[in-house]
Amino acid sequence: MKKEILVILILAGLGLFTPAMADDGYRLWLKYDQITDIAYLKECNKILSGVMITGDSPVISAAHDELIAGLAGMTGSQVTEVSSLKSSGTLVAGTFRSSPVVASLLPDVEPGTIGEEGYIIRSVTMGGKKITVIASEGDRGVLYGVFHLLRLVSMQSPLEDLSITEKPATVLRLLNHWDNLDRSVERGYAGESVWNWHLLPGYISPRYRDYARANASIGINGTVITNVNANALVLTPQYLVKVAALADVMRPYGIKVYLTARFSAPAETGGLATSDPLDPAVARWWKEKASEIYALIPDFGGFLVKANSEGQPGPQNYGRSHADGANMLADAVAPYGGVGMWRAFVYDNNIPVDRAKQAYNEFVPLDGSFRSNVLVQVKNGAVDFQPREPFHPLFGAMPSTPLMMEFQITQEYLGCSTHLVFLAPLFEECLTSDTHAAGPGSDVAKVIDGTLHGHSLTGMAGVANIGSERNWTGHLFGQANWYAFGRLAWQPSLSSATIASEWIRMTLTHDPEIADGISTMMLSSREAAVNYMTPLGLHHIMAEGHHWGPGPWVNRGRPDWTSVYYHRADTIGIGFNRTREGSDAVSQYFPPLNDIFNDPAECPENMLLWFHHVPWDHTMKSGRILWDEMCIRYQEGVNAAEVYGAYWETLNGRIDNAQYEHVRQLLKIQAREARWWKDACLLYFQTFSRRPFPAGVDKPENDLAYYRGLRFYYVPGI
Ligand code: GCV
Repeated sequence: MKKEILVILILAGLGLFTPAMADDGYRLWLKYDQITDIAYLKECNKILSGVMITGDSPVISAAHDELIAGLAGMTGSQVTEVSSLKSSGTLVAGTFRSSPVVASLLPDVEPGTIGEEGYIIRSVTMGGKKITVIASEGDRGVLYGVFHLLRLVSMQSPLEDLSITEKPATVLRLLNHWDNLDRSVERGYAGESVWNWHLLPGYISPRYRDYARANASIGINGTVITNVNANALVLTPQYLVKVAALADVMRPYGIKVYLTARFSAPAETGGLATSDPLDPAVARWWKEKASEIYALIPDFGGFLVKANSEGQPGPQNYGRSHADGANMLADAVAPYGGVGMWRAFVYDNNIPVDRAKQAYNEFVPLDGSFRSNVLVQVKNGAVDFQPREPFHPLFGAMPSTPLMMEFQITQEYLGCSTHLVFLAPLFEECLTSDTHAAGPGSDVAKVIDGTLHGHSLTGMAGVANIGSERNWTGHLFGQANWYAFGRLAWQPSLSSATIASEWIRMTLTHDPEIADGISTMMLSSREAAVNYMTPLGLHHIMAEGHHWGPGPWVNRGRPDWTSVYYHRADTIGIGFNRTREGSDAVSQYFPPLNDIFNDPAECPENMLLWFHHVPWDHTMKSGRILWDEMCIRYQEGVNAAEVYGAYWETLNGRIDNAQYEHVRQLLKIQAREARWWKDACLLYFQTFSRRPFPAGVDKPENDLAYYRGLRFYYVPGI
């Protein structure tokens, strides 16, 4: 009997071979559980029987340790490390520079083609020996290549004839943490902040390293560790040593640390009379601050700024422009190679015309006036991370400025971390939208990766959904959204289906039938949420403040924070008129989109009420009138959420028990909340439409007064 089969039988006899049946989610997609498919295990042992990884930098050490731990876990046996290519089945990893062996195995690769972060994984034969090589021009590329190989093994993908070349499409692939120094997390639903500021720098939680590993495994290379609603304290010496301690943990995983800069810091903590960006003393203060930071953190990434938005201070407080502010900060970090990321999430502090138009109005005139190390960071849509928004009209409209994508991974408007909503389809929808900025084929992804307008500084940011909860993200499927963001930041052309399949196989199961079922659920889940929350282009109709649950009746406070401002329901119809006769937001899009969005007959129905105020009896493509269509969509959302719960119950005993039970309970809550959304919204909108619910739509469980009267306290995330 072959040795590996014997080992498996012994392990099985000891009860060690069955998958762990109480997975608490901590290991994320990097589980490295032992391979249960005997044929695959054999293939693995044959192809990866010895490992030779060269180089001695901290990054290479991290790659080495990950490779050894990963392979040992998955093969169930110790990994043999070799120092020469004596036999077949060796895995060689290193840079062309540090490893003559690597260079000799890939003589066809031109220097400078792969880059510091890119890598090649190839099966080669040399002197009759079969070798697998992972090669890069930089240590980080080797690390990413190692993670790729481990992903292949985790997914039980063939290892025989590998020929993989990967290069990231964007330069900056960052998480944005909206984490406060008191450990609360704005729009965070997974416990406290992962950063334990109180214990830093003395105590380095093992979580920090695992956080870095997880991010590196999906190509994330930077983290903005503080909230954009910034606290100037983080720039004081007392906190900077804590930041430096975190940067030390991240560095071996190729991750740079960035901070949010509170624009008023010079006056608030620096003792200056002003924070005017054109005041030489202010510029000097930031330069000195940058020098202090770089002395502690030589690879500090730079600053992210939210200015003159939602009460945050900014250059406009001093009559200066966003460019004045951004350039002053960019100049401070430029000598060290740092960047300034300036958010375009701004809207008038006073009386808005149409909030969706304001970022464009403010930023387009500034195109061309930013320093070369500034990126303008733009949310995917013009309002605010809604379940569905058309892509932000700024994409394509600032050809002389690198625009960085900002997606929200945390589910502020998508059921917090209670709902299973796989966000890759939302990200993909935005990235594949054609802006037409330079004619057809000018996809948002091409703006982001710099190819449309020839920018080399590029980036994508995701607002993190990570917290202190044992499983990091609250909902197990929240991990898939973190995973999806990283994969798409690396390669925006990846499909949601590919990403889902990778994540499922690494996290949940290798059973193809179950994997298919879970994938179907994931891939349809975003549309289901759109249907039970905001179908047909409705948006921003959630409850006030905490944004959890429905609140289409919200009408207090500043108009553009209310629901009635956005849905504009009346007895005639519903929707925001953004046509040329309305707010004219359609004109911020390039032709032919401006005409398409302007015309109710051509406007995609899933965005109809975003752009149009539509009569209740308008005939939709289905032949139904708008009111009936809206009711049916809400019902379809509820039905889908219920089907997810029923499907999940069929997995009892077929996947890990703890994962099963955790998701089962959350899906029940989701189905209940989907119904709550439907009932509350339809009852409320019915007061305007004055029409009955069509056949097939369930009778609401309560009356409107009940839903309007609901009060919630201490909803997380504020
Ligand atoms: C960090 C929305 C959220 C805020 C968030 C803001 C932003 O308004 O509700 O919590 O603030 O977006 O992106 O700056």
